[in-house]
Amino acid sequence: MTSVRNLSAVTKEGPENLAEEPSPRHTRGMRLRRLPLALAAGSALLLSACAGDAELDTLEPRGPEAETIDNLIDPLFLISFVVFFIILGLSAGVAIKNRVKGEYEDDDWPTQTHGNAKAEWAWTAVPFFGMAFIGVLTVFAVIDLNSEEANAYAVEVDGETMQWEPHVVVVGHQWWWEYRYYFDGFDVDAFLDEDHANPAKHLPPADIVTSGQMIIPAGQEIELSITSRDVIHSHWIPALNGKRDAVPGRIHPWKLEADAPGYYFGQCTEFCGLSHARMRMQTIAMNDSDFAEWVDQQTTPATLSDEDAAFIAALRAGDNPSPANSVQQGLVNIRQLCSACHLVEGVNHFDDVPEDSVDNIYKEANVGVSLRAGAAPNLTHFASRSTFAGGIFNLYNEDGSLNRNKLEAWLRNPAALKANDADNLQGMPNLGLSEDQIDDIVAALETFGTRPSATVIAETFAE
Ligand code: HEC
Ligand SMILES: [Cu+2]
Repeated sequence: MTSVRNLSAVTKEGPENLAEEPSPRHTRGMRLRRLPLALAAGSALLLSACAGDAELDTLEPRGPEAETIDNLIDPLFLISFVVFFIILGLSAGVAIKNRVKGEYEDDDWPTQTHGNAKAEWAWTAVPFFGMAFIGVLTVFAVIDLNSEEANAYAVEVDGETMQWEPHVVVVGHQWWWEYRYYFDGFDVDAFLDEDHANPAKHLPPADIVTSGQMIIPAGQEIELSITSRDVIHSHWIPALNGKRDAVPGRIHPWKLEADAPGYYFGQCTEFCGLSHARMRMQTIAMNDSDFAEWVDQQTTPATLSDEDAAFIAALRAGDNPSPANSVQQGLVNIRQLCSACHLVEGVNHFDDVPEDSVDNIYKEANVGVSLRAGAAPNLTHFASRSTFAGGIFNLYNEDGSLNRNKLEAWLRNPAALKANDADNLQGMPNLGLSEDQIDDIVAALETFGTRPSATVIAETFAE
């Protein structure tokens, strides 16, 4: 109020004064006239952030859970817009109607409506019912999102058919996502009852372990058990469902389902340190036969030629065979240099090395000790993924050939491609590999798993 009175005081001063410097009211009028322009510029700036085919579009649901959220958001936005424009309209209307033209007189006050019971009831009741309506819709949506549907799905593992209740354990790490599949079920409650300071570090061996890419059968509700091995992350595939936090020491239930085969991008959405923005993931929904084929490939240990397989068998038996080719030299390098963090089933898996073996880098207790999370991506089927290092680099070029440059650069110095703090156990360290070592390691990595299809490579292209 004081400002209004001051304003009148100013305008009541002589005209010569007005001529010298513009009165506050004059400035105000100018500002008002510029308002539409400012609004237009502001909206243009905001809207320029919208893309027609944005990967992380929250308003393009592609599955029932995302649909549930969309069905909540739409009426909510509608109500908010209506309220917004009613308030904006009323405020503008009142301002314009009560505008004082010319000189301000003391009795220029608009009619006061204080004590109008009808009006006060109305502006209490309308928001109350509006909020109640939104509240009810929200409660139903939350109940819907947290209910689980029992859906047995047949998968074949080693020639044996198993009834899988589609479920994936999701583990956040600095800065990548791990997906673990247990086809004979994973009893979360029983697991949590066991006394583990950080349960995620004691997850039982899984049938399939992937990183960066979660493969699911389309049209099936997939239950997720989300946890973290280091700090808090948050898992989010916008087209399939909302966010759910990944908290160390806890296992949060969540679910998602894709209506149709497709590629759905996601991003860690809880700030988790240096490379948080480069902690991405993709969900690939496949039709039943593609999914069955994928399961078959992933449950078969790394595919090596007969000679290379014989060579690795000799290595694991403790013999000291001399490498006959680049792949074999690469296998030796990987066993020696990477086993402290990465597991490669059939190549360095600790199961086949006695605990008291001098070969102690393969001991379970020693894997990942130089990492805060205690684990790095499982490389057994590395070549079957189309992206690496938190879903940010393409493992294959658009023509389907290996993205050798990127992979070599990664091995040469990971931190140069993706910021990390390896000195503090976060991220992959620079191992000071020679170019020869890198060549051999890449030759071996290339044999780890079946290449993804050209479509997968094209659709998940990350850069
Ligand atoms: C001290 C632990 C450590 C060692 C030793 C290590 N790595 Fe890593 N590696 C990591 C971590 C952690 C990541 C995940 C980094 C990220 O995504 O930011 C990683 C990621 C990778 C990836 C990408 C995998 C994916 O699916 O995203 C490859 C490939 C890889 N490492 C290869 C190697 C090779 C080959 C060696 C041995 C020469 C090696 N690493 C040694 C910790 C290690
Ligand atoms: Cu994260």
